[in-house]
Amino acid sequence: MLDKVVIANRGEIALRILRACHEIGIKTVAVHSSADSNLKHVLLADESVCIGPAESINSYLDMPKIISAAEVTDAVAIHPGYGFLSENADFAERVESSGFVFIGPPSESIRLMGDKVSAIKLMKQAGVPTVPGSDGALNDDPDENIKIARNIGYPVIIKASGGGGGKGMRVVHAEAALLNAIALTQAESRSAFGNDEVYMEKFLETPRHIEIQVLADGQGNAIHLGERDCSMQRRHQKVIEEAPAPGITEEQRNFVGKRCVDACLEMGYRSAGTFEFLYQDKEFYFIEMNTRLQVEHPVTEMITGIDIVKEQLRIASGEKLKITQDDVQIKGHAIECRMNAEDPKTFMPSPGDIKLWHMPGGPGIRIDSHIYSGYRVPPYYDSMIGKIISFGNNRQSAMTRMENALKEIVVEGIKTNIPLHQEILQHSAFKSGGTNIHYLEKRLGL
Ligand code: MV4
Repeated sequence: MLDKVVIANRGEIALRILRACHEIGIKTVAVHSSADSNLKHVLLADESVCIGPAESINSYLDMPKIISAAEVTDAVAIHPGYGFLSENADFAERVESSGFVFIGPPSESIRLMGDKVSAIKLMKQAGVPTVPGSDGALNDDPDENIKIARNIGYPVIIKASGGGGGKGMRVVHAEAALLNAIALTQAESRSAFGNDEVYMEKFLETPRHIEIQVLADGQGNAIHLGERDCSMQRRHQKVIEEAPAPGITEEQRNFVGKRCVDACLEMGYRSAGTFEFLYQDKEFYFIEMNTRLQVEHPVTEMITGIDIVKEQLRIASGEKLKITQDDVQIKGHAIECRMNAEDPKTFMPSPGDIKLWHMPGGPGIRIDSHIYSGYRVPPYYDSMIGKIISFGNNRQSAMTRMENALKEIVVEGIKTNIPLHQEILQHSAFKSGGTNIHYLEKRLGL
């Protein structure tokens, strides 16, 4: 097993990784900015190293500083968490070439999946269903592009190959706007990602966002842990996630899950990963792959009983996956509400002193948060202050437990989005399940 791990992140996920390490006897090094000396995981880590000022660019995004911290503390591996450097192929490569284990996929997989055109190509080879679209990147032949769009049928969407997560996309509703949209997306893409490759897909108007969690050991073994529904979102920020996705049959799950496993084996994937799909009219369409641990991983942990972070650590230490696909049994239902330090109506960040922090508990309630009474939420980073995860034998039970848990919460000193969660949980459409990606923004009247 790994002896000592550098946790190259902050907040709740740094604490989550620390807990997994300590559970299996791995020593921890917290690397943090000067604004983060009082983070809970920094106080709990075996060692800590301040790697720079509050600004992420000179701390959490500074590769040499993180690798130096691993060197001076005699650590053997680096866990990047999510965000920051977690999907930076150059970082993964530099970690490995400096003699440390990157707790994540091979840099080649990060690079391959980071390029959406090559990701989709690999998915097609592995039999993963993709969105009807151009065969790879568009070239500069206007007549051909018009033909491709006619074949797909309007509306279409132009996406940057270097984009993802909602960056570098443009919907086209009619032929008159096509060539201009392609040129604009190419130009934006060139300046934002240094790569002007774009591709075209059928634009799906009312999809759900459903994703498949995988684990692979890079030694010929891969499994899927079923799906999560992440459709409740605003401006590409997920608000509530749940697993399993309402209305998905075991047959559909096994079918699409198996294809994701095949794709993992095809590319030699290692560690945890997520295949993102749009789901509409009972069909799955792959859009992109996330080559990192995700914020919403706990809902999958609750319904499978598998600790995804501990599995990442075991895989990184060179162990083979011990869990087989037959061992993965989905039981019950889990819902996650992301707690943000923000105004529940305007969504403006609300950092500051937390005067009182009281979290709910009881059967089927899990809190993943680094916050404590007296902690000051700094203004420099993401506003997420934790996650409340409810689990029950069925969706109704998970919803009831979440509603009751939300009522128990007391947070004083900052504004939070807890009232928004309470409101969403009362919506009849949420209660029925299966809302599409536009539901929340429409409901909020945007
Ligand atoms: C789409 C789409 C509809 N049709 N692709 C947005 C983020 C990026 N991951 C892909 N996205 C979308 N791609 C086709 N062909 C709609 C979206 C989309 C979306 C997807 C998932 C979650 C939230 C979203 C919000 C707006 C648009």
